[in-house]
Amino acid sequence: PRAIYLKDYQQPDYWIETTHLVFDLGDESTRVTSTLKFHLNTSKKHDQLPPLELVGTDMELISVAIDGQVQTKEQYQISKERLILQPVFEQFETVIVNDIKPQENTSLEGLYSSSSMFCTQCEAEGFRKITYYLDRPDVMSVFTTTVIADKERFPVLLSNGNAIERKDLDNGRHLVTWNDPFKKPAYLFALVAGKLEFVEDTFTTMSGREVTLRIFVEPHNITKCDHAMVSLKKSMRWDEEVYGREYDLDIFMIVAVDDFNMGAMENKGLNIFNSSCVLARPDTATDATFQRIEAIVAHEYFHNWSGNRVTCRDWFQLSLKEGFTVFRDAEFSADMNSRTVKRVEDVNLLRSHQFVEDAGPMAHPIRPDSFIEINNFYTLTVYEKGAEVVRMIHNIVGKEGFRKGTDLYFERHDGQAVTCDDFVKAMEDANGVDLTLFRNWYSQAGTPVLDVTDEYDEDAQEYRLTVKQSCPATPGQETKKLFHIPLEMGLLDGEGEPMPLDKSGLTTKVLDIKQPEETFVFTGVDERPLPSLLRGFSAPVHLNYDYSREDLVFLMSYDEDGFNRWDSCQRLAIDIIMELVGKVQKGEELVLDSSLIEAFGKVLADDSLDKAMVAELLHLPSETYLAEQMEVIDIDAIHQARQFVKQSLAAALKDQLVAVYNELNIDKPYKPEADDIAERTLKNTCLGYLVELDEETGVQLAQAQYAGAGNMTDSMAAMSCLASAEHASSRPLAEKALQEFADKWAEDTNVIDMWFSTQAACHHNGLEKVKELMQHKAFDKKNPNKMRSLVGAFCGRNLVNFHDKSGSGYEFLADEVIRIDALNPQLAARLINPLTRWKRYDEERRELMQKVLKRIQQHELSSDIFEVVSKSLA
Ligand code: B3K
Ligand code: ZN
Repeated sequence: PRAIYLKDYQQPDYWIETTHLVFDLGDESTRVTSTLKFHLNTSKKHDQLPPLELVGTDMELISVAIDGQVQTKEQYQISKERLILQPVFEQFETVIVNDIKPQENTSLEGLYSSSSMFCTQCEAEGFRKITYYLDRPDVMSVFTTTVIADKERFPVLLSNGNAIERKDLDNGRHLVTWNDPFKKPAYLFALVAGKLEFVEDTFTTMSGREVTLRIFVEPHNITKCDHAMVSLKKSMRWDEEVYGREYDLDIFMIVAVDDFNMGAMENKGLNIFNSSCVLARPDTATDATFQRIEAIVAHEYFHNWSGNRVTCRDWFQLSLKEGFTVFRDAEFSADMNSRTVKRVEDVNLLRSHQFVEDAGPMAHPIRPDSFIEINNFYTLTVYEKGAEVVRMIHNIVGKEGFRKGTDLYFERHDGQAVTCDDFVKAMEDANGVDLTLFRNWYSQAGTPVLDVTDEYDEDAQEYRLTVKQSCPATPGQETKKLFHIPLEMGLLDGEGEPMPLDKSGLTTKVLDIKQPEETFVFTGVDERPLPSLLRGFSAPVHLNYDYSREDLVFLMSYDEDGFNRWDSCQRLAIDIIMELVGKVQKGEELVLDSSLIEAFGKVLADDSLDKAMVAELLHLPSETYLAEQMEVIDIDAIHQARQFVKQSLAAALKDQLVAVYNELNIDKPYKPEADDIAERTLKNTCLGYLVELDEETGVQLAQAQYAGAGNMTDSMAAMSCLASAEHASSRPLAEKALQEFADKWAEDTNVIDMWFSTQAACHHNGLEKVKELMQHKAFDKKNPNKMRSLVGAFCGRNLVNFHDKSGSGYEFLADEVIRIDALNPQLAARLINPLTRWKRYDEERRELMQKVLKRIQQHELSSDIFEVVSKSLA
């Protein structure tokens, strides 16, 4: 495998005007006939007509013709990945016939089968597994697709655009032809065939056009589509209101499939979803799932403009569509639910996972300069950090300026394949701002650090804030250029009141950090203030300021910025837990600082707070995030210290926790709405503390909740509380609940996945349990959702057991990665992730992890795993 570089980008030699595909779906193989109209790219200089190099893999070529002339073997060259033809005119038509075997395709890329249906996944480079093509996003073409299959087994035949013909054929077969009038790159192509049912609704667009909306599922799932449909309609309205973007086809379809590598895919007019991201009913899906569905349906829908109408020139520009679309879906979710809570969730994800990625061997800029396997770059960096970069632009130019910028971007580039720089340029041009320095966010990897110090001069009534920026080296980038960092801040007086920051009386403002070191002077400041820094997490950076615990408790109570109230609470908890980690390591006695107990007690008692926010405040930083605070990660000490804090808090606040629990434990019909979700989340957070006690109170509450739960959120929470409970009385009850649950939901694959992951992530369960569950009849060793819910959950969330010092977790993961890599490289490359962090652990574990990485390297590997392993060991 070889790396390809952004700097080598060149336009293709030919363009494809129209693509006509005929799929004849058979029992063993599928015949694809493609008719393509090409013309020479005249913006490039050519001495003579260049060869036409089409890409294609895993297929059998049957015939190829140019302008009606069948080509003999002497007239073309064929290799494992290419078909090279020599055109004789500037414009010509090819007809290529090839056979593929979707039933044997385990990579879930290209055309494959899932349960009894056929479906496709073409992004990024899956189309080349369907037919020979110019499989690159800057080649955009108008597609017409004919699908032929047995009518009894495949009554539903779908592709992009509008259906233009339906016909019955001989032998019980039928045909449907679809035409998509919008030109698109091949990665947005989709095809689905199966025995599916659908729910239907309509949406009237802002210009008054009626669009048909359909969600297709296997018949047993037909009662689980309502929430996705509601979410879709909300998204369509929101994109009109907030971005002025109207839907453009007559029909919009979503299909749910069980075997899928990612969450969902934005194919033009025919989104294909992992069933776990679309199906929900109150008795089968948790609040978290309902919210995930709303966000993902929106995300894929929003791609119709940010991704499809305006697409990426090349895959280095992936963040152009993903960063922007994640920003769009985050704002949508913030508008539909609680804005601060959404921000907290996103920042949590960013800090506990993206920051780790940005500090590890796979660190890359949001616009990478090179890659070996593009599938490895669908990362938290490209998506979530990419969204943070778009958010910073939003904050720099303001809400209205941002809308002016997106209007210009969509108008200027509709129907084009463009670059991240085109996006930034549109923002600059629409607003008359200079984002030159800001562009470094696109080209540099690593999380910048802001070191902030301050001094107060009482005589001069002056407060000075000094900000230093730096950024650690990342692979291939030893030294870094400066960043333009928007730092939102405010000042609090001794009473907790916001202080005016200038003559205008403003109490919050954005400091534009553009120098290695800068001092900001505030005048007329009549007492020493306490700074509130990086409000709303205004930039994806580490911010250091020497807060005392009293300062943090103060900010938690008084900061006018909701995000920073939460963040102060996190900082306080981290400070306290990390001190205890030190004590665990030295074998000293553990005592919990009373400031955390008081702070949490106050939060629990504060009726003015949004309940979802209370739950977030009570949530201790994850083991993963705590691990990031240590030079050499000591996962056992972290686990012990964090458990100690949870248990001590539960003991000290028991009465309050029980009271809040009881107050919220009311029987009412399930609604997936923000207020109700907030109540359930807080209730279950309290329960989570109470089962930490070494006594029966929590266990009994959990047991009663499990028995009486009227929805999956409460049932799942109770079951997982029973499973992780401390007191011995919980064991038989947990066993019983888990057994009952499995019996009840044996047939529901998405529900069973949650049952698997709850057990795999539970700290009472070691590797043996995971191995035992892998033998369960509901487990499928090829299905990505199943693998993620057992292997992924164990290695990514059950850290003490995965990092068992015997190395058994590492050996197990290596075996699974090797096995899966031969079937589905994309999945293998996701699962291997925990091993890439080996440098952060103690000597013994480093060696064990390195050893298994080297063992993996001995095998014949996909480019996906090859890239991850070789970069990790470098
Ligand atoms: N664009 C798809 C991701 C496809 C991943 C291919 N390896 C989902 C999304 O971001 O909307
Ligand atoms: Zn996306």
